[in-house]
This record gives sequence, C-alpha cells and structure tokens, in this order.
Amino acid sequence: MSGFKFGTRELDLSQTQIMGILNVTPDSFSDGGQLYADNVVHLDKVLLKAEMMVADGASILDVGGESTRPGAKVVSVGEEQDRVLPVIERIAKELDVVISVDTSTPEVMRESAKLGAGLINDVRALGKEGALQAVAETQLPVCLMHMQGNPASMQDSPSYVDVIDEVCVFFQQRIEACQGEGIDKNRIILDPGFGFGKTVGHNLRLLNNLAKLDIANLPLLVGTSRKSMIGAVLERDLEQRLAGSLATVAIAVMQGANIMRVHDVKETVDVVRMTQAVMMESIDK
Ligand code: 7PM
Repeated sequence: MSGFKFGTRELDLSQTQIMGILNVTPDSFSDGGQLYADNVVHLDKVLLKAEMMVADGASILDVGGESTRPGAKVVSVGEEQDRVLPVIERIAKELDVVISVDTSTPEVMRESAKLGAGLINDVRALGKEGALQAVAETQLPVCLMHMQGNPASMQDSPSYVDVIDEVCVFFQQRIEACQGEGIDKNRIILDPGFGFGKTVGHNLRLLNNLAKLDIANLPLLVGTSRKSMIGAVLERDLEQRLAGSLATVAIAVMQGANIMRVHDVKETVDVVRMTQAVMMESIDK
C-alpha cells in the first residue's frame, strides 16, 4: 500500500497520513466561519491556516465549500466554485501538500483537477449525475464515503440490519460503478462516513470494527473529528471535543486507518506517531 499517487504527488499510506480540514463555508461547525464570512472567502486567512496545518504535519488538506450538515442550505454550483477554486489555486501555487476537494459536483471536480487538486473527496460517493465520468476524466484518486440517505434527512431515523455489512455492500457496489466508468480500483479510497445517516451506536460499532472494512486492501479514510458521536458520549460542546477526537484517532490507527481527516493537526500527529510506535514496538518510523 506504499506510494499511493495523488496527482503529481505520492504519499506512503503504510504510515497514517493526516488530512487537515479547511472548510470554506459559513458554518461555525469545523471553524469555517472565519475563513468564509460576509459571503466571501478570506484567502489570506485560508492560506495562513493551510500553512499552519502543513507545518504541523498535514500531508493532505481537504477543501470544502458545501456544508453537508443536516438541514444546511443548498449551495449553487457557481457559489461552490467561487468558494473552493480560488483556495485550491492559491494553495497549489504556494504549498507542498496534496489538495483534496470535498465535493459532489462534477463541474467542481473538473475545475479543481485543472487547478492542481490531487484527490476528489465525495460524501455522495460519486452518486450525482455525471460525477463518475468527471472523476474518470481527471485521472485523480477518489474517496468514496458511505452515507445512508441524504444530508437533509439522514439523521431522522438511521436504520441498519448490520451497519458493518451494509457499509461493505455499499463499498462493493460503488467500486463496481467506478470500474464500469473506467476508474481503476487502485485509485479508490474508502470511508465509512461517521455521522452520515448513523446513530451514535452505529458510529461506535463502526469504529470498534474498522478493521473489518478491509475491502480488496483499499486504503481507509476516517473522519470523526469533533463529531456529535463524541459530543454524545462525553456530553461536550464542539470546542470541548479534542480529547475525545484524539481517542478515536488512536483506535482508528490501531485498526489500520490510512488517512485521518481532522481539525486539530498538531495534536493528531502526536497521537498517530505514538500509536504507530506501539504497533511497531519501536521508535523509528
Ligand atoms: C457539518 C456537519 C459540517 C458535518 C461538516 C460536517 C467527512 C467528509 C465531512 C467524513 C469524508 C465534518 C463534516 N465529513 N468527508 N466531509 N469523511 N471523506 O465533520 O467523515 O467536517 S463534512
């Protein structure tokens, strides 16, 4: 699994890589509010935050312009492009990092690829019309995330016979859909989608059984940072979820997670290094 290609860059996924979250949305969740306010992207603030995350050890930055929070406002394609594309262009010019674009929109996928993105991260697993074809054209790798339902209603009444089985079946189906459009298996990363159409119980079960999601040896991406499952267990508000988030990082890394999508890069790097040292029984990397 070492030497996974992200466009022009390559990362060794035998060591867990850190993906820093750069939300360019008006959402206060995930501290996006400061980077995007009064309907404009504050490019210099975004770049400062991006630089900091890279200095702290992030090898991937995930740039997102559409909030997938339950009940969030629908964002037009034009608006999403205005939020995301300038950020990608600027980071690609100035930083040595893989740029991931958190989008479900074919036009945004195509334009992002032209500007230097190295990964398409789609919470809808290329379910939108034209998304499979767009990714096939870009030649970029893609993260396929599992979600039950759609962002507007996914948390109304999530229900599974067995959440692990159903996530695995979903992965198999989306992998086949990708292959049908000419997207090679070795370009695919899988993500169980914590919080996306799942109760706290479903999320805890998935995290405790992450190693069972090993499908065709494909890399796993995990995003639990500050999510409501942590708030529910610890009864903590958003800004009080760092320790809980870091606990989930150790648990995921122990089970072979290849990429951790997080807000708190510096702290996560330490937990990843410590966990890997235990797994290797050695202080060398
Ligand atoms: C509101 C609710 C704002 C939820 C933002 C979120 C994931 C992702 C997101 C994930 C992958 C967040 C989420 N979560 N992409 N995008 N995996 N691949 O917590 O878990 O940032 S958005």
